[in-house]
Amino acid sequence: MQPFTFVHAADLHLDAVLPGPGAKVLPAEADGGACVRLLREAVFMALDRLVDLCLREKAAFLLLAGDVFHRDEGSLKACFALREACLRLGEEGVEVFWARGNHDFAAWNTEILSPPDNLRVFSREGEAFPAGSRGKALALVRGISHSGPGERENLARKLAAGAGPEKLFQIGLLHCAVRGGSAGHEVYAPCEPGDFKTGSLDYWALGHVHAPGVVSPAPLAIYPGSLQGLHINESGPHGCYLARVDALGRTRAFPVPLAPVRWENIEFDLHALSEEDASGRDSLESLEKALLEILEDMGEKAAPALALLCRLELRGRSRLDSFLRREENLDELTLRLNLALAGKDARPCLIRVKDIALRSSPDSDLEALRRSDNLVGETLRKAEAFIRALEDPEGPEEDGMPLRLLAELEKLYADPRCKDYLARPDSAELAELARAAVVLCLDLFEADKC
Ligand SMILES: [Mn+2]
Repeated sequence: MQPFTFVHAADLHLDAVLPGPGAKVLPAEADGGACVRLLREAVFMALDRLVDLCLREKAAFLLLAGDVFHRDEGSLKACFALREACLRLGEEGVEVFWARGNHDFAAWNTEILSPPDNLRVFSREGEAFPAGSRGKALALVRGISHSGPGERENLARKLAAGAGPEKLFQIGLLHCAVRGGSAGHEVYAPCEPGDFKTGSLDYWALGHVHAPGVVSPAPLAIYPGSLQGLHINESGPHGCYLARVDALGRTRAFPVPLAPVRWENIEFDLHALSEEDASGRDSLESLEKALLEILEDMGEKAAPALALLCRLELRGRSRLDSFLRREENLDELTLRLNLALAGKDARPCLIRVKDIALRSSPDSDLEALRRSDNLVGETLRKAEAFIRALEDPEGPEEDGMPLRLLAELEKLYADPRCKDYLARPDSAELAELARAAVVLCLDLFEADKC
């Protein structure tokens, strides 16, 4: 077998707009609109970088495992961008294989825009195309496309069933939700990890799950993740997988970061500020300074990203808590950080704060409050029992109050007058709400004392 290299990408979501910081915390004049421009162009820049990688690594072919477009057929801009990318690859004889997913199930309208010769789009029935280099077949790509926006069939099993033994290296290309490996994603084209072992495929090129990762080690089944993370919850490096097949058909595959915009969640403990400060007190100046240092440090390591967008999660007990809880103060702090960061944009990577999530609590002596035999102590104990019951339903039985409260809430969400307007929060969201309510409650009790 002749050794070869191929590139596997998925979930390009061409046309997706990345939601950045609001104008209140990053006005366009702060950086001449540089950040907004990058967010708008990121998915297209990622595609250019993908093509560059294929050419640089002399890849024999490029696999696209669905959700190439964000919307059914793709906009004119998305169609032309994909066409240009294929044409660039075609000049070097690199073929492109595209199995459609739930977002791009319609592909583009080929009657309006002619498809490039080197692009193979898989049908809804599935088929196999030889893939190679300079007329020599190196692999057989078996792919299948979704038939609509809500594919229910196990397409992996269907592909595996059609794959007999072959001399050529065999690849399965599809967009699917693997059980156990696709939490938080809609279940389209569901399949089991065991499905990959049936049939005689050597590599499963998957798409759908936006976090990159290996689903099965033998045979290799991989989600390359979204080529460009689409929002703050798609943090860390994003890109594609580069796979090298040796003369014995053994495959080594590794992730290659390509996304021009990188998202990161940064946790910061406010309590640490007062411990580090010589005066033993935390202050806004020391908070601002500490956050800027962390952000700049992360920016240094964000290559090849051109922009780093962060959510700052402030935790811990702090006397700054009640001040930061006022929305206009939090916005002002975010704005100040962004202005300071924009002032240093000569760096290779723009750094911006998308938002600040406040998970801190007031600097009151919670332990003493909890023990106190008054309304505050009672409230705190009940609220914490409720949070414990939410976070650990199997935990020790409380006095029945948490369950009664949940039953009351259930009535609210089930009420036909509310159902259409109120989304039912899950346990984690309810616990977060309850925590915020505790802090608010303590603040109000505190204010009442004065
Ligand atoms: Mn997707």
